[in-house]
Amino acid sequence: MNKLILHKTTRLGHRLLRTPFIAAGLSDAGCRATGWISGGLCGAGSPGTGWGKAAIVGTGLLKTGLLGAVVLATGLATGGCSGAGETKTLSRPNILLFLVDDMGWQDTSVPFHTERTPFNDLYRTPNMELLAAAGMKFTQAYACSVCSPTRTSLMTGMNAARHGVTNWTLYHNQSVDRPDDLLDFPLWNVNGLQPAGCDSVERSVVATTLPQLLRANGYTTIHCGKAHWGAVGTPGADPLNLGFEVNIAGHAAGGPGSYLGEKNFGNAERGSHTLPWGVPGLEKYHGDTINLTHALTLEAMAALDRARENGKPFFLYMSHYAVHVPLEPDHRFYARYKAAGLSEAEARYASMVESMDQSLGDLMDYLDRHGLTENTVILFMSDNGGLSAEGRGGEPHTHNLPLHSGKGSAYEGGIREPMIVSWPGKVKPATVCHDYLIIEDFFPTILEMAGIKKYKTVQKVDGKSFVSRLLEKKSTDAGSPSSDERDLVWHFPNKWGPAGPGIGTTSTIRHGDWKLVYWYCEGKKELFNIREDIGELNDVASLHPDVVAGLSARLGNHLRSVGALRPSFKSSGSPAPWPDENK
Ligand SMILES: [Ca+2]
Repeated sequence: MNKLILHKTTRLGHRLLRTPFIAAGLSDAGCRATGWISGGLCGAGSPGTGWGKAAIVGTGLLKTGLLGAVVLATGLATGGCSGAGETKTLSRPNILLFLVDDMGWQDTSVPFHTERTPFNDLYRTPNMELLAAAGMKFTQAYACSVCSPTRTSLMTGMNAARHGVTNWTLYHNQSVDRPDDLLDFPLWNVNGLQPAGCDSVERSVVATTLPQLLRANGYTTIHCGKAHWGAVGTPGADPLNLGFEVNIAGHAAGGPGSYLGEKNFGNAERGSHTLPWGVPGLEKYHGDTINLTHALTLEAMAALDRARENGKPFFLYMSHYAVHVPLEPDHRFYARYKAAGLSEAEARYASMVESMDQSLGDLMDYLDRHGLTENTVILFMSDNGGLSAEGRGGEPHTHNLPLHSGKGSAYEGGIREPMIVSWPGKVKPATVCHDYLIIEDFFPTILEMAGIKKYKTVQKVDGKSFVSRLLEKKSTDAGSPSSDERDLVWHFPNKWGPAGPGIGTTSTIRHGDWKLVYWYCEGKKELFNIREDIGELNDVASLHPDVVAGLSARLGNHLRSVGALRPSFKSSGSPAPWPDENK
């Protein structure tokens, strides 16, 4: 591993900047990356502009005054490895990507539907309210229907049909697809995401990752929480091999054994790590009465304390294990929901939602305390729809209404997410965007926010930057027909597990207001007009055969063009037809 750090002195206004950059060499594949390029500033602006909490909670009024100047730093960063980009003028906000696990579109007091729903009155997320008041709310933000596909798209900018990590990952060379009587499932990338240059792991996707590019361009990159990229024992299981400088509690698994410090977060003994579900790296909290979400937040802030000392902007990937199962109470909030008469499972779940929101608020307070608010972008997102097929209180498949179904489903309940972006001085406060976007769009968007314009990736990036939407300065109209000509594609040639509406072996395309769901086993095609029928209760395929044919062709062409895999029939061994082969 070779590393040569040079320094370039430049002038910004009356200030001299000493900007180091790497001349040659970064990490070897599969090694913990140590190559490093530095430059820029972080944390500009006067401290404590604040989120106007007292004024906003429960009122929706905005008094934050978050109009901060984005710091401009001049630097030069060139890299000798694949994926290292080159930038000459960097605009460098800090970036906080706050990703929640399994949080549904309605699991919040912020309304994402056109009208307020009972869920918005049930859940308490005052800090999300503050964030929405300070930034832009997206009502049609999509992810994949389960964890690993979304997280791989987020880190690579690739659509799931292209990266092939189409179901969730855990063990090396082992698929989690449930057995099926009629279908055999393809050899999808069960070993998950691996770093660029790592060609030794079969059945994996190799990519230049988002944190790798940010790090190569001068960001301190911090991973906190759930990783869930590479299978156990592969390089990609460790976030440090994917471009993160710091890893707090991330490994191969996609869930925690327990949220409770009293239970050592799922580890058998204090100070131990119990595979696969024991959360690693938080040994100092073992045995304590503390919730995992809170412990992660404390550790994230400690990492930010260290990051602030190095004078570089930070990328904090705050990736909560919450609100994924097991449903366990956060006792700071649980009693309120129990007293309100919720079932045990739902009281626990609601306490986990509020716990997550408290973490968001704690981090927002941290930014305020340290004068970082004005120069920090916050992106809030979930990785798939809210769990509704099993494990919850009440009727299954109803927890995301008016969206149909939940996690694991091709219907909106499985893929539509609560999303908010605040970017002081750039995004107009309290705006709403009803245009659709998808998880792989975060990759080019975040790089653009970081001022990284020229970069190379070993993979083809499918995502499209939504920065221009963020800069629109006004809300879009919720009721008018979509003019978006872009295709969004979901590809799930797998079998998740629980049964339910929209849960199965499917590929799906959205174009404008139309959405087509293709079922590989049955050959069935469903067509919905999402604007008129957000609940996907009226399959209008028979009324619009021309639309069905057109979307089937677009979907089939796309899947073939990216080398997507498909299931085959047990009876014949033949592959199931592509959507446009099945008339
Ligand atoms: Ca998830």
